[in-house]
Amino acid sequence: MNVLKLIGRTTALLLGIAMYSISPNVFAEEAKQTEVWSLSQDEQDLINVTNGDIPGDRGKDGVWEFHLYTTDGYIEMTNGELVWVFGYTHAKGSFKNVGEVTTKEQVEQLLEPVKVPSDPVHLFVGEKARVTLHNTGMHCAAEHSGINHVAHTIHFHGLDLTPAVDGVPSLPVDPVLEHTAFTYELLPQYEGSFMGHCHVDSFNHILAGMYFPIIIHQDRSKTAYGYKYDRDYTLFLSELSSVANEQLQESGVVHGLQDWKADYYLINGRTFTDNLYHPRSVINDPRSRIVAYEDETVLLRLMAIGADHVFALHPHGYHMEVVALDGRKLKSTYDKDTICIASGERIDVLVRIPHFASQRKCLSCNLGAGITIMHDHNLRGMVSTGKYPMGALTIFDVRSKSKAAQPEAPLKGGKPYNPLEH
Ligand SMILES: [Cu+2]
Repeated sequence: MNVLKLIGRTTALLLGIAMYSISPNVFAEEAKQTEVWSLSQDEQDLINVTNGDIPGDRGKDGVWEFHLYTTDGYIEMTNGELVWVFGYTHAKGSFKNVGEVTTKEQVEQLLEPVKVPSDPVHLFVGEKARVTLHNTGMHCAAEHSGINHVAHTIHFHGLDLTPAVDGVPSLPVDPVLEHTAFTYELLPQYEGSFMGHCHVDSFNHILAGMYFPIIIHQDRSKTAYGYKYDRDYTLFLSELSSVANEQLQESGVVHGLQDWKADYYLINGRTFTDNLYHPRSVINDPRSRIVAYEDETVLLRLMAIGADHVFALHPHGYHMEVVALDGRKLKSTYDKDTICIASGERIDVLVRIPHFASQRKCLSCNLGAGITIMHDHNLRGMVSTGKYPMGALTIFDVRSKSKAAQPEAPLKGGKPYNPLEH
């Protein structure tokens, strides 16, 4: 069940109910049909763990199938700049096979626009998967650019794979040439947080946008490494140089690679900006703004990729319990309020949202439910295109289940609210 299908069916259900209430005699049959629709158990279980991300499809033999297409395009930043990128994408609304895609018209008609990072791939321990990479070529680069006909691969970073399906070109499998395809076959052995990225001309291809999260689940429950969670967010931190990308687009070469310098620091391909309503900002992305309720446990899958920046992620008001590093459960966990994460690393943390009124006794920090920020404490990562605060910053948007801790609660009986009394 993909999201579009789900939205379509939900809309059909709502429309059905609405029409039934308006003219029960005319639309009774149709309304009855839509009312009995429900997700299969398998579909419900999948949504439970993919958190709204598009799952793969099952082949006839039951194997998970993903078809990833490489292409290029533009992403819009919060300052309005359109940055040319290339990366992986997939069919509209699914990871289905739409055949070989070779023209710009086919790309626009059949595929989702390219994103940075591209959409997560969800896998399951012990369940075989086939990931097919289709190289569609470039469609928005200069005609004479050397980038136009390059090969790509997928390296499954952190998975324990044989070299044949590990995506390092010619070790021993050749990279995927323009207008050809290759299928990687995997049998995930460990649950955890991983990433995929291209391994051809890695510096240029990765930094141009060729990366995505890979999340391997133990089962269909909301647990990770044996820990239960209520909500999960994947925050992919990365660097982008619009200058280098433009040079690649024009000529296929970045001039003075040793001087490569990011001008954007991203969370899930977006920057924060002080215009809180900007549609392209981090906090306007439901995948990146961390919404939770009191008493809940939030799993954050932190990932990073880039040239040289080490992100130092710091949430205000909360400590994070580190439960796994690089896709392996720690034998004992530890608490941090600032997590340094460098290119290639994955760090999984739990944030336990307290019940503010009963569990926080410190008056100065007992702000209750509400908004706190989480930002890169290596402050370079808070500056994009010379502007601050424009970079790797998101928010915890914590909501109260109890009236006592709601923002309007500070006044009680005309007296200042005192959490010690609760
Ligand atoms: Cu590549």
